[in-house]
Order: sequence, then structure tokens, then C-alpha cells
Amino acid sequence: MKRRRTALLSLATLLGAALTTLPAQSAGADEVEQVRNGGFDTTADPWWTSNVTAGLTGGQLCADVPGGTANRWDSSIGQNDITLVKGTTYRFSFRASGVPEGHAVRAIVGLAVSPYDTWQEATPVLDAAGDSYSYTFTSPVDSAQAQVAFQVGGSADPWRFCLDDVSLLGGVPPVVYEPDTGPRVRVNQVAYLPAGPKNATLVTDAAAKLPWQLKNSAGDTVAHGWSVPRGLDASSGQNVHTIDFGAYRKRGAGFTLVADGETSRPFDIGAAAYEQLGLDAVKYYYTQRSGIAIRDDLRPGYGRAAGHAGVAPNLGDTSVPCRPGECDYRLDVSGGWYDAGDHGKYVVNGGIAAWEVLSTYERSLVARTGHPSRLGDGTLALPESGNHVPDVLDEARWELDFLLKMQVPDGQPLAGMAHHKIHDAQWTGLPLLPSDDPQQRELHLPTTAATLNLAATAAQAARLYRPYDKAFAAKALSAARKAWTAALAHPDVYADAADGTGGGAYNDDNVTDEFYWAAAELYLTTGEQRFADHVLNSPLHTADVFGSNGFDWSRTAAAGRLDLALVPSKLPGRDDVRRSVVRGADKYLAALASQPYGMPYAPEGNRYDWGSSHQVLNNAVVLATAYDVTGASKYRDAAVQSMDYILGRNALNISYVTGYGEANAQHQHSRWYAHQLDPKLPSPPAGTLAGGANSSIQDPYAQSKLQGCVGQFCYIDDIQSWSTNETAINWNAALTRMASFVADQG
Ligand code: 9MR
Repeated sequence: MKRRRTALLSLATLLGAALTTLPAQSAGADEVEQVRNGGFDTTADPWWTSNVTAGLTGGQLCADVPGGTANRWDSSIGQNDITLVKGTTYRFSFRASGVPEGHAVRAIVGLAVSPYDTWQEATPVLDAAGDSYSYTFTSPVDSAQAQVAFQVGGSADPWRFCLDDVSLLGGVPPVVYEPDTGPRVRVNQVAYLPAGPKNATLVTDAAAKLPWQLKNSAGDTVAHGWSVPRGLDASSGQNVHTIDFGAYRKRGAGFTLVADGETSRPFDIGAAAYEQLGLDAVKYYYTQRSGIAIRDDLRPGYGRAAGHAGVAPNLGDTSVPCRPGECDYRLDVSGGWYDAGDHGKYVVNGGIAAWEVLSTYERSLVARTGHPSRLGDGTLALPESGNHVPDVLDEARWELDFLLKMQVPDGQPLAGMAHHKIHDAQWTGLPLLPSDDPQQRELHLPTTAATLNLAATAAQAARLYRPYDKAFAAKALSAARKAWTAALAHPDVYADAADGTGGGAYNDDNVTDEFYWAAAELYLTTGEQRFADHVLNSPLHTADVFGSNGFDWSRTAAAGRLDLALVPSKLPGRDDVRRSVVRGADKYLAALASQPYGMPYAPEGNRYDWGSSHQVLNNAVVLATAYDVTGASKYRDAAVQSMDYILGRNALNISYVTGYGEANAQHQHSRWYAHQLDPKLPSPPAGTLAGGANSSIQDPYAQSKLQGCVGQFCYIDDIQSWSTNETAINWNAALTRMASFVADQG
């Protein structure tokens, strides 16, 4: 499927649904069959086949599918000339079987001609006995060139596919998507710290307080009390109570909380899960690496060939041209981390992600509760483990080396600036292993924002790697200085907002914050007056940089401010800097107190932003930093409590971290953790954060399920939903930093 950035579609796209959904009304009278001869009783007409050997067998169409093809669409069966009417709801159903078992068919309703848009797709895994499948969707378009197709390619071995009873019934009633939110008692499904806060949220219509019981794994009540009614919660549209069981401090596993006749999902009281999460969140980056084979012995189930290492069918990344007409050199920009579920590599997002991973380590060096050994050599099972360098630095180095390669070489126009990004010329489909990507890779024009990301992270790297690799530290610092000078000379070169084909735009027309952040990092590393002057003269130095949406790749001033507060320096007025972080934390503390789900996130107009789960975490980072600065337990408790929302205490009763919590996100949008589309591929590794609720639901799949969603409900754990359910290196960096902080409080 092509991935697109679309504006919100009209209401006509509303209400597609899959097997888990419920009819909203009874069937109408005008249901019209769109498929001809879906029964295959006497003939296969007018079905077409491509690269299969097909014939009628016992009233069904069976096809021998050859092995050795790469893509699903390399072998297929279909019917064209189908007309779809925009706003009409269709039920697409069929019966299918496969031998040997375990092969999948990609069943689509889409455009029969380029660009082959798909409006409904599903990829069920088939068994030998056969099963019936049914999906309902509403057409977002009028088309007389639609097709129904069954794509069966992509298997190494031959197999046999049989199909029957194909139907596309128009005019059926729309269906309403109902997420399965489990028990109404919402808890952190992973763990509460023994000495930490313990809160839960109860969804109930009751107006008056209700009794609750905390039960241990044997079912004995170990604590009890009363809920606090909180009324209507804006973030979810639910009536809720809160439950505080923080007085209970004994360790254990398998606790549940009971209230209003409901039993919560189980959870632990202990710190062990956070020590593991602190590792898994960083281990995530190894399997995001480009340019190196991923070793299966280090990540069982995740081994794969090197992606974009200059080996066909890849067209990159060892010698990548600019887009046509934009430069006349090529760069080796191999390595780095893939940004997200796509194969793109973006300096702005790579920069902030590397910063937050490095800052996790730097915090552990300077904070009173820091334990640098937690991420030390040998902790992350990397190829570099055992080299006497902390593993977290080895991992970040993989990205830093790439960022340095993105700098325009001496002698070229804009020398010293950084190319904004490198990615495929066109969006690729899912699933697609990095090593199978056949697209042309291209460098996009340098920008000031990318240049300052490079300056900031390379400067930070210079001070952190100095004890381990003096040559690299010196190289990084000189690249940072060069980038800074180039950014001053070209202070307003912005990425094109329309440059979103084949990769994200990551455009940002305000780089005052990137200048501030880069100056702060350069100052902290060098102590030089000119960088101090830039920091002190920046309008952002005294501004409130802690907004409700938190910091991210486009709002980077907080990165500078947090480091100026934490990393020792002689900056005049440093106490004011530290106080400003505490004032920011006070705002997040107030937000958390106002939220019955207890997260430090209350976006304006209740509009959850793209990647909201990492914004919750980044707001928690400000709380954590206020604790590091002041030692006041209210900030530590609030930071720790913020994890509850991420790990299940939320309206959907889901943990946004793969592998953590009884119900956790597992289908994040990714071209290679695409288990949902191809059973031979893995799910995302444990410790992968999903983007989370996003009120703008930019992708068609979310639009088909979530129209009209309220705040927290704007999320769906499906691989097609790239606007609510992607994985990304900057988001996992926020998880890295917070998981490490919480582990340190255990
Ligand atoms: O996280 C990014 C979000 O803040 C932007 O609004 C959005 C549109 O530009 O892009 C998001 O980042 C995506 C990037 O563009 C491409 N790789 C996947 C990223 C996560 O979805």
C-alpha cells in the first residue's frame, strides 16, 4: 500500500470495519452484488490470473502459486471493471484455503490502474480446511476502474491457493468500530514502584464513591479503600473515579484491583520491570540500524540482511545522489537508524533522538540517582559489547556517524550545512525488508534545522565520547563548529513542507529554538564566551519553553534548557535556568493533577498530537529533571506516575509498549516488523513505543475506524494506521530516558 499524508477525508470515508465490529443498523433493502461469478461453478470468467496456474476444482478456483517471488502482487487473481460509489458501504467477503498452511493472501479492493490505491485490504493467514472472511468498508471515492484482487506472491516455496464465494455487496449498513477496552478498572499493567505512587482509574456511571480492594496473586485482599469520583473526563469523554492505593508498599507479582464488580488486568509491585524496560527501550535501536546485518544471535527472531549497504536491489546508501538538479556530488550516507516504520533517515529527527539517548546517559552521570553502569559495556547485547565503551554510547555512535556523513563536504555549495534527509524517491509498500527496497535513494537539500541538529548532537557527543575515543570527540566537535558557522551564514534555509513523497517532510520554519539548543550544547562542551553569549541573548533563554504539547523534533529549545540545568557549567544565571525547569514542571504537575488518568499531558482543545505517547513522556522528563535539580519528591512521584498512562492506565486500557502489559501494542506501522501482514516477519521487539492517540487521524485506516474520536480514543493498534501507531526513533528516545529514570528510582 502506498503511504500518504492526506488531509482528513470527508465523512464519506467513515466507518469501515473488520471482523471485530458490530452492525450499527439492520441490513437495508438495496444491497447490490458487484462481483460477477464469485461462485466459480462452471467457469472462471471474467476473473484474470497473473503468474499462477489456475483452474476450477470442485466448484472453486484453485491456483498453484510458484515459489521464489518477492512481492505479494507478483502472483495474483482478480476481477476488474468494478464500479464503486463514494460514501457507499460495501461488504467484501470470500472463502479461501491454502496448502501448505500458513501462507497469507492479500485480499484487496482498490484501483485497477496506477497508482493502485487500495480502499480495503486484509491479509489473512490461510489453513487447509478453509475459512470465510468478511470485511466492511465505505468507499472514499467514485471509481469505474476498481478491482477485487487476491495477491498470493512473495513466498519462497510454491503453494496452492483456493478461492470461492467471492462477493462485494454494495449498500450494506455501515458498522461502528468498538475498541475492546477490557475491564473498567484501569491500571499500570506492568508495575508500580514499592515506594512510589499507585493510582488507578475506574470507568463507571456511579456518582458516589465506591469501595475497592487490592488483591494479591492468591486472591486475598491486602488493602482496601474508597474511590474518588472525578466526573466527566475530557480526555476520554468517560465518567470516571480515581483510586489511590499508594499506602500499600509490599513487593509482589500478579496483583489485581477490584472495584464496581470489575477486576483490573494484573500488575506487579517492584522495580525489576523498569530495569528491563530501561534496557529494551535502548535495545530497540540495534534492530533499527541501517547498513549492517542484524545478528540473530543478539536479537533472536530479528536477524536480517544489511539494509541499504550498496547491495542490489538496494540503490544506496553508499553513494547517494541529490534529487535531480539539486547538487552534482554523491555522498556515502550509509549507516544510521531508520527513522520509523519507513526506510528514511532524517537529520532533524535523528538529531533529537540521538540527543535524548545520549542525554539518558549524561543524566546518569550527573544526577544524584543516576547509575551509568546500567547502560554500560555489555548491557545491551550489541556487536560492540565488550569494547570497554558503554553500550549506550556504542548505539548512539551508529547514528552520530551517519549524521556526520550528512554534512555537505568542503568545496561544495553550502559546505558545512547538513542535508535535511535521505529517503526513497517514492513511498514503498508494506511489508518490505530494508535489504529488499528497490527504490532510488536521494539526498534532499540542506536546511538550517538539520545543520543545527548536527551542531547540537555532535557538540554533545564531543564531551561524552572524550573519555573513550579522543579522535572521534575531536572530529565531532570540529563538525559541530563547522555546522554552527554554516548555520549562522544561512540562518533561514527551510525544508519544503510539500516535500513529503517517499519520506516525511519534517519541515520547520522556526529555527530560533534549534539555534538556542545548538549554542547550549556547544557552550556546555567548550565553555566559550561566544556560545554563552548566544544562549544568553536568545529570546528563548528566558521564555517558557515548556508548552502543553511537550518538546519534540520541531520544538527543541527544551533540550537546550534541560541540559543547561543539569550539566555543570559556569553559565551566568544558571540558578535561574534551573528554576525555569522547575516552573515548567509545576505546570505539568498541575496538568497531571487535573487528569483523572494521571498523565502530565493536557493538550489545548484536547487535541492529541501526532506521537502523543512520547509527548506524555517528554513532559515527564521535565518533571524528572525538576526532581534531579531540586530533590523534591513531588516531582519524582509525578514523573514515575506518568508511566502509568503509557503502560495501561488509559481510556483504551492498552500498554503502548510492545511486550509490556497484558494488552499491549503489537502492530505498529513498520515495513519489517510487519508480522500482521506476513506471519514470517516478527512483531516489533519488546520495548517499542507506539505513537499513540492522534486527534488528526491522518491515515485512511484510522479515518475509517475512528471518525469523531475523543482524545485518548484516537488510536488503533493496526499496522495500517501510520498516524496513530507508528514506531519512531525519537519516540523510543523519550521512553529510553523515562524508563531509565524510573529504574533509577527503584
Ligand atoms: O513525528 C512526525 C510528526 O510530528 C509530523 O507531524 C509528521 C508529518 O510530517 O511526521 C511524523 O514523522 C514521520 C516522518 O515524517 C516519516 N517517518 C515516520 C515518522 C513518524 O510517523
